[in-house]
Amino acid sequence: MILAVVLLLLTVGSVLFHFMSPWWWTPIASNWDYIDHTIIITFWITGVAFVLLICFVAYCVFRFRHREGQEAHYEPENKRLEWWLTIATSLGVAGLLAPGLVVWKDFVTVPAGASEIEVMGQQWQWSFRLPGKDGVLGRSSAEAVTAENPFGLNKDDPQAQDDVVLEAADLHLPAGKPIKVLLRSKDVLHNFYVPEFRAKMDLIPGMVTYFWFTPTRTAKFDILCFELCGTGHYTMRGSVVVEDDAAYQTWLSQQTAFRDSHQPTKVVTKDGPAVQ
Ligand SMILES: [Cu+2]
Repeated sequence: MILAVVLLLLTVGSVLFHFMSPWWWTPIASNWDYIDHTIIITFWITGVAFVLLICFVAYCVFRFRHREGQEAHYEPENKRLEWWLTIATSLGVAGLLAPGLVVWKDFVTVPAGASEIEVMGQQWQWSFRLPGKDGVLGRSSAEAVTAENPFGLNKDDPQAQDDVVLEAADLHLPAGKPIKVLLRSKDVLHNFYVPEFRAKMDLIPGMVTYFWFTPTRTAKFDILCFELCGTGHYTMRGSVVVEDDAAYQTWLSQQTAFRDSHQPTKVVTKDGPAVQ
């Protein structure tokens, strides 16, 4: 009897905690409200299943409690009940999975015209590459990565010359435009996550992963690493400033283009090293 009451109190407490707790998502700042809807559907389905199951257990604990002279029936088969449970469970699981399929399709379908930016993760900092005026990222390769050229940009590629490399500095993005984020890692698994954008993705050494989103709100947001990536994982923070297009263009024009950050090539002549 006491156990049944405890189970019911546990159910009521859990539901109240869910609706009354002050902890909830940060206000969204991207197009991905689909992701919020999917999580809310998941909460409803798992919440209803949780309440029904615990109430059922509490009922059984009370109804079939030990009483003198009462014997349990052995009933290994009950076709009607099995059908009923199979259909209800199938509907529940389908309800959990189906919205995710719809959202995932959108998540991996980058809209035409999305501008590309690149994010580089390393223990334990974030760096970024933005296309310059031409709007196109130049070619890069892992072999070309050096201390001066952290993204391994191809110095001969004309489209790389106006690229802007931000090493451990704030990322800026224009609001209202779709952005495809290309993700690279120099060392271990990381995960690029801005809670307000909802979307997140792993960075995997040796490959370029991506996701896309449209920032919808101008503000400064924290970037977190969401993959345990070593002892300094918790310090792997960054900032992204979402601003209107005019402010973004002004900021972009003040950044150093890749062509201006080249180290001069050292040429050795017979009179000693000369700078070309
Ligand atoms: Cu990390």
